[in-house]
Formats: sequence, C-alpha cells, structure tokens
Amino acid sequence: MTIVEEHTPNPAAGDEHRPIGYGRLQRKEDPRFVRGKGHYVDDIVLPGMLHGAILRAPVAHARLVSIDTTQALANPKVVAVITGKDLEGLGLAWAPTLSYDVQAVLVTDKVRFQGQEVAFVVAEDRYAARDALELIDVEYEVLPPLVDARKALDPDAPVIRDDLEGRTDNHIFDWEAGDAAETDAVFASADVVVSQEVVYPRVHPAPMETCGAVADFDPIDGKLTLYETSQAPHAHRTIFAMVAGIPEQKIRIVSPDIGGGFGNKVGIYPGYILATVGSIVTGRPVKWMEDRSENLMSTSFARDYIMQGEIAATKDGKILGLRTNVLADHGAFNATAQPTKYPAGFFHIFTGSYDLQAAYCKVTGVYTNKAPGGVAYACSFRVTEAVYLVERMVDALARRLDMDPAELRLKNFIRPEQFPYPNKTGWEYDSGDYEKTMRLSMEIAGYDELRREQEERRARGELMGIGISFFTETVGAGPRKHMDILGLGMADGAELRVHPTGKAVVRISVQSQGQGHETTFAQIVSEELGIPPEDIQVVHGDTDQTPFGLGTYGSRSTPVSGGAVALVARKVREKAKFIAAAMLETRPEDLEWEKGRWFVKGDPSVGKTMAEIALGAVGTIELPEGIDGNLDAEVTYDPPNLTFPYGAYICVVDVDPGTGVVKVRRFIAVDDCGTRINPMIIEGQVHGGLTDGVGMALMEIIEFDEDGNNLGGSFMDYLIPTAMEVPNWETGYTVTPSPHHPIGAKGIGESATVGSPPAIVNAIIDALSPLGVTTIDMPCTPARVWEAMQGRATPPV
Ligand code: MCN
Ligand code: CUN
Repeated sequence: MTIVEEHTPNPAAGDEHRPIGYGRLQRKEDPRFVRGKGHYVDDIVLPGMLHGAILRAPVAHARLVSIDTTQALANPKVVAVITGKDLEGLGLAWAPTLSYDVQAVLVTDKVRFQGQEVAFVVAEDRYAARDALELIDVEYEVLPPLVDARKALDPDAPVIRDDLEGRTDNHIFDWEAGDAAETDAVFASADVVVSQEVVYPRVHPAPMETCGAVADFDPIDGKLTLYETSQAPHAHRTIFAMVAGIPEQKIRIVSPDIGGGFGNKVGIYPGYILATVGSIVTGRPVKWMEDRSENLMSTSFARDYIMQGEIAATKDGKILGLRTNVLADHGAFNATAQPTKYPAGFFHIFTGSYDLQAAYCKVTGVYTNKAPGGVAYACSFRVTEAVYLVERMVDALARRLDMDPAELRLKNFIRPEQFPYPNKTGWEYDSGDYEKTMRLSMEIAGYDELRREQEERRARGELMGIGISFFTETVGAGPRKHMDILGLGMADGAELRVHPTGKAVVRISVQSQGQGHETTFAQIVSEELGIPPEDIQVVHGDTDQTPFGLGTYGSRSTPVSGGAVALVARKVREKAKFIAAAMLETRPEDLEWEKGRWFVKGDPSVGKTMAEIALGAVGTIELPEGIDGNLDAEVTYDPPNLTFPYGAYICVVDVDPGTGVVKVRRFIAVDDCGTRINPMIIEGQVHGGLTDGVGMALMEIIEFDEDGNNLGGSFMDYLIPTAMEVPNWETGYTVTPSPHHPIGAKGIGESATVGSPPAIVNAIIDALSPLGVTTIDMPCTPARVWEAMQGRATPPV
C-alpha cells in the first residue's frame, strides 16, 4: 500500500499531536470489535423474549386466495401467527414508504415480488418459529410476472399496483433536469456525438450483519423500546409515531453496534413493524432477525438503471454537452430513500467534473415485480449511476476521437477559479482543483510508462487495459429547505457537555455502522476545545439519549453532523470564555484562545485551561449574568450546501485471452475530501469502497428469470469479492477544503464505491479494444468478457 502524503506532518510544528488531519489516531471502538465484544441487535436477549419468523411468497406475482394458520397455531411452541387480515384490523396492513408510496407490511390482496412478507409467526424459539412457517397453508393464484423494466410500460404489461386507485399502468414518475432545448441546440452544433446504452445492474449492499429488530412493548406504561439495525434512528422514531399511533415520547429506538449498513439499513422494513406488533399482541419482547437469503431477496437493492447516454464534443475534444434518458426500475413499491424533490436522487450530477455548455436528463421510474427499496449501497443518492454513465461516455468519446482518456479529461475539467461552479442541472459545486488530483494519480500510476508497457504487451497479443475515472460527488444532504425524508428536513443536532473534571460527552444524531464515528467526532471536539480525544465520549444510536437529526446515509455524517459537532464545541468554547473571565476577574473581551485554554491578552501566563473552567463552572464563583453553571451547549446544523468531494482513479487490468478472466493488477485512488479528520479511517473507507467496486464491476448482480425468480438469493449465487480478487490498493490524496463547512471537511464514505466501477470497466474495454470491443455491461464475469471477445454483444460506438 502506498500513501502519497501531500504534506508531510511536521513534528517541529507539533503537527503529529494535532487531533485532526495528521495523527493516525487508532479507532476507539476497535478494542471491543477486534475482541468480538461488539454489541449487535442479535446479541440482545431480554427476559421472556420470543422469536419471530416471516413467511415469504415463493412467487413474484400472485393473487392471495387464502391463508390457513390453524396447524401452525396448534403447535405448542407457537404463541401467535399474524396475517395481513389481522394487520388490516389494526390499520397497519400498509405502511408509507420513504417516497410517499405505500408498501404492504403483510400481503392482503396480491403478492408483488418473490420473497414478499405473507405472514409472521411468533414462537418460543427461533427454530420453532421457522418450522411453523411450513405449517401455514397458503393458496396462491399465480399471475404473469413482470421483471423486465423495458416491458413495464407496454400496453399489455400486467398492472402491478392495482391496489392504487385508478392505476392502469406501471409508470411511477418522469423527472427531468437541465434545459432540453439548449442541450438539443448544443448537440446540433457539435462535430461529434457519441451514443451508448449503459446499464447499471441491480446489486445489493449485502452487509455482514443482516437486518433485524427486537421490539419490547411495555403494556403497563405503553412504552415501546425498539432495538433496530437502523442508520437513522430518529427518523425511524418519528415515522413510527406517525404510522403506528404510539406517542413519540413513548418510543425509544436503540441502534447498538451495526455490522455494516451501506444503505441497507435506511428503510423501515416490514420485519421491524411485525416485531413490534408481535410484542404488542403477545405482551412479550419479540426478536426478528433475517437470514442471508431474506436479506438478499427482500431488502433494499441498489441501481437497476438503464441509461441511454449521449455526449457531444468538438473534433478537438472539447466536451459540449451530455444528454440521457434513463429507465429506473424501482421494484414493486416505490420505497427509495431520497429527498422528496429528487425522485431520481442526485442523478443529475451526471455532468461530472466537466465544464459543459448544456446538459439534460430525463428519468422514468417504473414498477416491476421485484423487491423494493433502491438507492442503497454506498450510492450518495444515485451519484453512483451518474458517475458510471458520464465516465463511460467520456471514455467512449476518447475512443471515437482517438484521444488519450486522461488528456481528454484534463482538457475539460472545471478549473479551480470557476468554483463555486454552477453546473447545468442545478448544483453548485463548492470547491475543487481537479487537474492537481488527476496529475497526482497519473504520477503514482506512472501513467506514460503504463501506456508504453501496454503497447509492448499488445504487440505480444496480451490484453492489458488502463482505465480512468474522475468523479465528483454530492454528499452531505441538506440544506433542509431542499432535502427531506417524508417532510423531515435534513439537518442534525449535537449536544456537548464538559464534565466538571474536564472530560466531555458529545451526543450526536447520526449513527455509525462501522465508519468510526466514536473516534472522528471526538477528534473534532478535541480540535476545537483542546480536550484529548480519549477524554471525549461520543454517544449515538439511542433516541432517548441523543438530539433529533436525520441520520447516516449519503456520506452526510461528517458534512452535516460533523459541522454540528464543530459548532457546538465552538459554542462551549465561547461560554467557557465568560466563565474564565469571571474566574480571572477580567472581561471576556480581554481573553484570547489557544488550544485548550483562555488566557489574558498580552499575559499568556495568566489563563484557565478547559478543565479548570469546567470545574469553575460548577463551583462557587459568581457567574456573569446569562451564563448558567454548566459547561454545555446544543446546536442544530442546517448546512448551506452539500459538499462535493472528488477523486481520480486509475485501474490496470489484465484479461486472460483464453478464459476471459479479468485480473485487477493495480488500482490507484487519489481522493480529495477536503480537511481530513482521520487519515487512517479515510483510507479504510477508501479500501472498502474500492473492494465494493471490484465486486460490482466483476461479479455482483441480482438477476431474475422469466418466472420472476430471484437468482441472487444466496452467497453461492450473489458473489462478493474476497482478498483473492483485490489488488494492493495504492492511495493518495489532495486537500481542497469545503469553503462552507465549519472545518472544511467533505464526506468520504461512498467515494470509492462510486468512483471505482467505471475505472475498472473502462480498463476492461481498453484491454479488449484491439478486438473491436467498445462496450460491456457489468458484472464483467469471465462468461461476459468471453462473449465480448468473440465479437458478440458489443455494438459499434
Ligand atoms: N472522515 C474523515 N475526514 C473526512 C471525511 C470523513 O476522517 N474529511 C471520516 C468520518 O468522520 C467517518 C468516516 O470517515 O468516521 C466516514 O465519514 P462520512 O464520509 O461522513 O460518511 P458517514 O459517516 O456518513 O458514513 C456513511 C457512508 C455511507 S452513506 C455508506 S453507504 C457506507 C460508508 O459510509 N457504509 C459503511 N462507509 C461504511 N463503512 C463501514 N465500515 N460500514 C458501512 O456500512
Ligand atoms: Cu446510498 S447507501 Mo449510504 O447513502 O447509506
């Protein structure tokens, strides 16, 4: 692993002791994780706890004729069986999705995807619950399934959502961004137009820990404690209160340690609601935990975008415009988690990192007989699809113009002086120096040398490819006037208290699934207050203990909650100034701050440290008017804009001419996420994301056969990468702070997943180009690569 340090820490300046940026502070959470002492939902065992299991539909589309639960109920270990009819009685058969659609909690009328929830058994143990599923007798009338989005709008397509009044087709929405007429004019004036269909297949985030919940409803005081695998506990609580009618103060949602989320744990699944109903009905706690197949077949998928891309340019390689028409397969219920204003997420960042004259996109969403959810899998709200499209199109253009793809990108980048840059579809990019990052990545790769090596190998008949991707992301949703989930605006709270002994606790509204928040958020407070990170406890994941906020997804924790934490620390610092002034019997305006202490201007020896002030705050001195005796503060941070991290990725592949097996030989990733809080954690995020990228580019896909059967329902079929398939990552970085973020940080959690697939696929196409290959769809399995090498499935560009 190579890390090219852009600026080397300078120990003489005390850099390595600074909490932010330089120090490779070890993660505070790891001592418990590496010893197997993490505390996950499935570790929770409550007195008298029962276990729930879900009966799932074996077919994709069918009318429910009847359910007979008599035999299951006769089993002595079974405590309750809940069906859609029972939920109808409670008004809970359907629940709102995060996109203002509704989803069946349990089927009442019709099965709409394979694996859909049909009944819920509550039993004394997990095995009894599972076994009892087989005792439920269900009669289905099978209907023709629709699993091909391209056929969803055909007049003879089966109508999936006949539950929605007046619905006669499978159309969900049409959404557009950019100026169509202006884009048409630019395309008409261009020397070159390249068109290509680019498909991002359905994939699944597949976190190590599946989804689950333990519901504990106390019938005496009416309080529901719900332990859940949730990336957004506060949003879940509010939505639960609205849907279930339980008063919000009587709901406590706890998300303990989470074994990976990757977007899979943003939504509210029927299982969470069923565990709750199970607990209310039985008066005992109920645990429900998915198995792997349930997770892969029934919870939030990602992508499933069919994109018709067009790029226009002058003959010397100045890109003029981009145009695209997208068919978005949303499955049986529109349940994508994204801001209401943006049914296609942030896909309209598809103008990428380039200075264009015009751009236009249209996205059409359709229903199919597939599991709902969507967006999830380190996607930054569809930025993944956008980046994949533009980076594939730029490479296609380079091939058409016979230009080097790096040179073409360098020629078209938005220049540093153009920031803040308003793009053609409505975003304002905050900051960037793309050329610098691209050149650093080329330097680490030894780009020119690689091209020479490629020529030599080609002469010997070897298939070596070099692929580039340069991406810009939109992460850190808010501001809340533009971004919401079900009307809840995207902002985050933080509460900070410095205890009398100078130790601190910061309470945040976002939720780690492995990203290391307990460490990095302590580092932010430490940077602002001078308290060592190990003396700062970060509390998250419990709605009874933390302030309201919208949670973790779209790499928004650092951009939004990180901003809140920096600001709340500054507020505490300000309050400390007044207390210090009282202690020093001077005026606050006569004090000056240096790391960890307020001192008298011009007399640095007279001052008070944070710990002294904290003790003073609860002591006996007379405090100034308006200052109460606690060193604490709270804020809600509504960010003025998103942050726009970016990166330059270069991938080198070798394709075996005999088998079509792709080997990723090298991968160079240079990221810019603004101010870097913890370089080690950032590197870990990048390594993980790059591994995701190898998975999606080479092996991951959820496919369906024509009967609607999900063919990716286990890890035997849905392949994920192992150490065998990944190279030794070579990472580097540049630092271009966000001008509007309190500490200049941008998000990093999804960058590598977003940025790496196009680099890998571009490298594969580059490797195969001597054979006339111009396009290939993911995943580039040996079979698909082989097909392409035989000249099939690859239309001319
Ligand atoms: N960080 C930093 N300096 C920066 C930016 C980030 O040190 N300039 C640190 C953060 O403080 C945090 C980590 O890097 O500890 C990731 O931060 P951020 O980019 O803010 O992303 P979030 O914390 O909001 O995490 C969400 C993001 C998403 S949306 C997915 S999907 C994903 C990802 O994180 N899921 C993950 N990375 C994951 N990593 C793990 N281990 N598990 C998941 O489920
Ligand atoms: Cu889209 S996956 Mo992350 O935003 O939780």
